[in-house]
Amino acid sequence: MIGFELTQEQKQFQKLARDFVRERVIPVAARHDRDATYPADVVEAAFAVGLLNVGIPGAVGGAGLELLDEAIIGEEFGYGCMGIYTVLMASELGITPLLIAGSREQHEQFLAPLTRGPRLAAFALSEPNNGSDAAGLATKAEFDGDEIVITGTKTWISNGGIADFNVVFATFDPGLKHRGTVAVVVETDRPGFSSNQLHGKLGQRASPTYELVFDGVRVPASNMVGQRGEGFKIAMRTLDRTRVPVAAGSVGVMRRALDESARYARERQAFGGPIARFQAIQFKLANMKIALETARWQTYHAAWLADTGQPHAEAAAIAKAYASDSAFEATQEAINIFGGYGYMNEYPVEKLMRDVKLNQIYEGTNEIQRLVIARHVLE
Ligand code: COS
Repeated sequence: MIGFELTQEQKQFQKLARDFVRERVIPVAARHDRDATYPADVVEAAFAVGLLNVGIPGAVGGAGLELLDEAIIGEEFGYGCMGIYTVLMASELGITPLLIAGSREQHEQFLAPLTRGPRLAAFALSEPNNGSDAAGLATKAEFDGDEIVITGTKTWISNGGIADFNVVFATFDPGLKHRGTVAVVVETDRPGFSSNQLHGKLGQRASPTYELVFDGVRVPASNMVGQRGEGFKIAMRTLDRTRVPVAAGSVGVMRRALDESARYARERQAFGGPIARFQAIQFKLANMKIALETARWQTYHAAWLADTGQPHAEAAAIAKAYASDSAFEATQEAINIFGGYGYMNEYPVEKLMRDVKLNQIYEGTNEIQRLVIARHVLE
């Protein structure tokens, strides 16, 4: 027998997140998108109700939620605004390397403070000349006595400039490729660290994205997460988890596209009645619903595999690629249902499309997801 019922606790988190999104996210989403402003008030409110950094273990004062719980919450954030989703969930991405490979002392030092205020973590892997080839890092980590010196540039880092710390992936020997990499916690108040916010994004404009410059930043060697040489694998294992919430956010976008489209189709009159009468419209709604349900179950399945300690890399890649591709498709169909109005930012659907485009790209492009899936198929 397989259970498909959420637990009482999961239903409570779903309701908490849904109410939060209705009251705090949806009313401000269009403004933050238009002005490309950081939603500090939303982050504070999310912290106040217990929806920020939910993956931090109970042992250091966190809620210790599992990946399925995060997926349930992520769907609600995605429903409200993918940009605000990214502000909140990129912090879960930033803490995940520490959950995977951090010591108890590191949890106390770096994670515990995040439970005491509306503070963020960030994950710094991508570089100006290195996106998909995550083993080919140029950022250097030099071991100098009991310190590590970080030198290089990271880019496309969500929250990178405003987080308490970035988990930075760097190489101590490029000749060793992935075996020469390390993961290092670099606090943003260290001398030699600077950041520049990147402007001109198509969507997710509430989420601040940074270029980070590390100019000989010194950190204690105790800031290294896991062992020397393990950086790449820690990054991969992190993304195997966090692609699940990205899928969930995409499901949320699809649900929003469907709700908005169904409402509009019932209201909009053409040829003497509501356009919902026409099969051309009904089929679009049905296709959105098919993709939404399919993507959600695949997302839950990937989360369940991770939460029960089973291999989940392939399931997470399937969920991420399918959910984000279908969400992008669904938002285009939503615009088609709205017609000319769908093209205008007075209505919510064009923002859905601009925002969810990024879900096909970040945390591993959907081409990379297909590569991961194909490798499993061929194994
Ligand atoms: N979990 C654990 N270990 C993994 C792993 C995973 N998911 N994937 C690979 N590894 C291990 C391999 O087993 C191999 O280990 P050994 O050397 O001990 O045999 C090692 O890591 C190297 O693996 P591989 O040869 O597959 O690495 P590639 O350089 O071919 O890279 C891809 C694999 C392309 C899949 C990887 O670079 C990737 O995911 N890139 C996308 C990065 C990304 O998502 N960026 C977004 C940044 S966040 S916005």
